[in-house]
Amino acid sequence: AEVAPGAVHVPGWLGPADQRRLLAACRRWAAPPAGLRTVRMPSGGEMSVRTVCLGWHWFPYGYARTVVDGDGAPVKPFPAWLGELARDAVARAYGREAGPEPYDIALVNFYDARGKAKMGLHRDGDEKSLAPVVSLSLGDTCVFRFGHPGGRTRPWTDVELRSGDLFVFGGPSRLAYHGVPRTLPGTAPPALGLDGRLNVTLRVSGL
Ligand code: MD5
Ligand code: FE
Repeated sequence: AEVAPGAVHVPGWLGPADQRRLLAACRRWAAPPAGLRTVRMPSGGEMSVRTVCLGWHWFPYGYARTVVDGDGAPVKPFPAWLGELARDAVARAYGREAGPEPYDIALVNFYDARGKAKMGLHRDGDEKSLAPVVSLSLGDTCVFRFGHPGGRTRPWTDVELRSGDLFVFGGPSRLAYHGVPRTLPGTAPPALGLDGRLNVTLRVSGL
C-alpha cells in the first residue's frame, strides 16, 4: 500500500523463518564491543530506544567508523546479505530495481516490552544520499506516525507496523517527519521469541 508518494508499506513481507533469522542476527550485533547503546542527544536527553549500528556508527548528528559516543570500538561490518535484502525490498515495494548506490548502514532500534520506548517526530537527514530507507519490523506491533517534510505538524497518517512488515521510504517521502508514538505490548508473534519490538533500517550513507 502506498501511504504517500514514495512511502510503500508491504505487510508480512518477512515470513516467520526470515523473521527468526533476522532476530538472531540482531541479537549477535547487540553484543559488545560496539553493541547496543543508549543515544544521548546534544540537549542532554536520552533516547528511550536502544540502538546498535552496522557499517557506520550514527550519532546525533553524523556518522563515524567508531563508537565516538560510547566504547570507542570500531563499528561492526555491514554484511553483504543485508545489502541484498535492501535491494530485494526496494524492488518489491517499487516494482523496479534499486539504484547503483550501495546500502552500507544498518541501524537497529530496540523498543522495550512494556511500551515505554517511543521515538518522537524527526527526520533522517544525516545521510548524504537520498536513496530510499528500508525499514523492517520484528516483534510487537507499533503505531508508526508518518508526516510530511514541512515540520512536526499535521497532517499525519498513523499506520500499525507488525512483525515481518516492510516499509520503504524514498522519493518525496525520504525527508518526511516520522516517529513511533507507541508500541503495543504483548502483540509479538509468540513463536518469534521476542518481548518488545525491533526495527532494522537499511540506508545508503553516500560517504
Ligand atoms: C522505527 N525508525 O520504527 C523507525 C522506522 C529511525 C526510525 O525512524 O530513524 O531509526 S524507520 C522510518 C523512516 C526512515 C526514513 C524516512 C522515513 C521514515 N520517512 O520519510 O518517513 O524505529
Ligand atoms: Fe527515522
